[in-house]
Amino acid sequence: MKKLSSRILAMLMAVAMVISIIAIVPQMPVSAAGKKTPVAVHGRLSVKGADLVDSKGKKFQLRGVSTHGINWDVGQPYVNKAAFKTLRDDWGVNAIRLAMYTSEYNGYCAGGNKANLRKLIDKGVRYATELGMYVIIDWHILSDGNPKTNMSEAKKFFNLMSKRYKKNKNVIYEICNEPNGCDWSTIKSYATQIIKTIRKNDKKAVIIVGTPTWCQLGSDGTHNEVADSPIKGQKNIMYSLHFYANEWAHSEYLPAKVDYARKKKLPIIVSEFGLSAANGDGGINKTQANKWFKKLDKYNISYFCWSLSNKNESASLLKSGTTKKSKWKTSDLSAAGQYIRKKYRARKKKLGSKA
Ligand code: IDC
Repeated sequence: MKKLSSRILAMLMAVAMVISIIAIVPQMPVSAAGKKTPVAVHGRLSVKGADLVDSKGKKFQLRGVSTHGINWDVGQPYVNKAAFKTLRDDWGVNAIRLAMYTSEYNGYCAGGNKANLRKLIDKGVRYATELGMYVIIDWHILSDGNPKTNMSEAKKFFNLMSKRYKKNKNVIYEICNEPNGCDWSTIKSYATQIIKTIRKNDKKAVIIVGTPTWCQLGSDGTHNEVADSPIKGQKNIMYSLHFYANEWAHSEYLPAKVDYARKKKLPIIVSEFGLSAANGDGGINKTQANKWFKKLDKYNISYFCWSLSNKNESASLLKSGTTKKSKWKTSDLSAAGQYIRKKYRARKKKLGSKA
């Protein structure tokens, strides 16, 4: 009898052990290939001097893809886990940017269904988290050029988001995509208030601040007011630079601004770039893109390509005839998509375990 009960006890203990292992395993951030995910390897990111660094203090670079607007029919379908997984495993992408327009196309502050849009962000963040990828929540201002236009909505939104995601190591906040038609002091005043809102809930997350003239680190041409007058007294802040490889003025003026910013130790991030002209269409320019990648890699600057979409425009990474929402073959990708996949894969391979 005694023997029997100790056998039962041993069996029960074995069952309990198996159950607890089963409970732990799905949370282990290991990709299908058995490799650890980007977030499992690099943990929480922070800003040290001009660099983004990982939890061990080592320089770290995000290679990301931006959605098209999640409020657009050409953007929303790609907020799915299989798509993110394809980008992670096949393209070597370690981060996703969720672009939510505030104004265009039923944007968040222009008649869009707020609850549904937030649900979409929640889904996107959940998929990225389950896949161990970093994720930017992007308040995508554009035609509403001055970020103060929707300031109170922005405060409410970032208060909600930062409460919800304060425990996530992988969430980054981009508080105004591309300010335009307003000066740096206006943007700075907006940013200071939104940073305060976020920091009440989350002391550590990296926050990206948009810069004047559609993110050119200053007003047109050679102006550098952001590097000359950054936001003081705040940690883990980065400033965005956006370029389009086939836009003459971008190739002409922006590289020198990057050099200047680095000299001034300004942490910059390319939270959006495209291979096309700034209107998202026309020819793509691989020669300029190659130059840009060299520079960005040299400086450890992170970058996110616009956009994961099959919209019929040359910035789209998918061919317009592609209906697949994930697991794309090379033939499903546009010229831009094929180029980016190749570049990202090569970069990941080169970095090896540091990727
Ligand atoms: C473009 C989209 C295009 C859409 C337009 C809306 O590619 O399909 O019709 O926005 O106004 C940016 C912006 C980004 C733009 C992109 C290309 O951040 O929203 O997307 N671009 O024009 N800045 C420079 C270029």
